[in-house]
Amino acid sequence: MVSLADRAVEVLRRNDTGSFVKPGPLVYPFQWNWDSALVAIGFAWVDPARGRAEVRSLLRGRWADGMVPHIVFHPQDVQYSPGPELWDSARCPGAPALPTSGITQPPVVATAVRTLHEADPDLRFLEEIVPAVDAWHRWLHEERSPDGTGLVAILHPWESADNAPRFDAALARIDSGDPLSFTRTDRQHAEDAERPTDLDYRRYIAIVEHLRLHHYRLSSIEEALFAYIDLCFNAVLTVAESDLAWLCGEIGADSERARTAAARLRAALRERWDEGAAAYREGDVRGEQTVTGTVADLFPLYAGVPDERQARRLFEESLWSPERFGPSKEAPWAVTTVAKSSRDFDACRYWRGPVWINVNWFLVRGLERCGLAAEADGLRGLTLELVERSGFSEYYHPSTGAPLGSGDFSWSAALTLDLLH
Ligand code: 9WN
Repeated sequence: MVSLADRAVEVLRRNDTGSFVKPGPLVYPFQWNWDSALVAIGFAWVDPARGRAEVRSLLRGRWADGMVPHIVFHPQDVQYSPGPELWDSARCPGAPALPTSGITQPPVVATAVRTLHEADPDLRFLEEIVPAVDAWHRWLHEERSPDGTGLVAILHPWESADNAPRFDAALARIDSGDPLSFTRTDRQHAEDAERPTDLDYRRYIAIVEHLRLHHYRLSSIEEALFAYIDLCFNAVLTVAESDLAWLCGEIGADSERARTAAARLRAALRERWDEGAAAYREGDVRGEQTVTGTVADLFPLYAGVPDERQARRLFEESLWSPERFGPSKEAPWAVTTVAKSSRDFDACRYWRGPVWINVNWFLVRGLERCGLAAEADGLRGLTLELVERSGFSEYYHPSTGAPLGSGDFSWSAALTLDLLH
């Protein structure tokens, strides 16, 4: 019997193109940003040199102003739409030689580089990578800070958990434009009921087309069709700034900017606590802050934001509550990406209910950070049981544990290696 760890490594090897690891063999054939960082975290425990190569390969797509894009389209003969022609990055000042998208994704790279360095110290690698990561984080603060709190805005749902119902109201205000001018390749490899609708896609494309007119650099966030303070993105950035400060310390570089940014982000996230809901509030930059009923409400946990009392309440009343995100008799697989009590909960569709391995991994790290070690062990155990039973899928049905979306999904395999470690 091949061990779970060996099966996880096999998935990463199968998806490895030589220059980067595909997130999923058919649905996602190019290099995505946070996928690559999470893959590098898995490689830390089995092949750190390959993990370092993954980070280097992603950074080949960075723009002159520091942005690390959400997709890098390495030259390949594959079918994927919408592909590089939608983004047309070659026409934008400061774009790299490789075609890329013009937006970014949650910045996990600093955390991946720290994990790699802890597993297999390599100061030369840090000296090479730290300036690029620092430039990306600076870009986020300079380009995406709408309100002076230190929190940053995303300008497209593709910059986070794209199809999450928390974005529905902001998306509904956007003119859906013309019918799609391309055939969606995702639908050729995944069930319609598990993917975003065409109407969602039309709005995603409308936002890209608007951003493209401005070469993806707006003169102010006010101009954006979509601008949202996403707690998942901001919690990831908070941890990344702390990890970057740690990396700077390793190479004797100045860590002051990153440390200050992390402290500001933590303070701003702390303000978002909602005592009634035992969770955090977020929202459109122009709208109200609310508890959304999606798993983003829990993400400040990942950044160690809640105090002891809040962390316990968040765990008992939200994360592990059978009515909300936790295991129940009817749906024993947790954590759901939308609360079961929410009217938006959909057990099959993408970010609208199913269980994701990366979400569980972030929450395990958060529980550990907040001193809830036994609870972290419980969630780790349940997550490993799910992959043992259903394989390394993109997401899973919370009642049956059935695999959904792309099979052989790289970050599910990579994070299994980290959870096992
Ligand atoms: C669009 C690759 C990516 C993930 C995202 C996930 C999904 C793409 C899609 O797949 O997004 O960028 O086609 O829906 O939402 O988190 O990085 O795995």
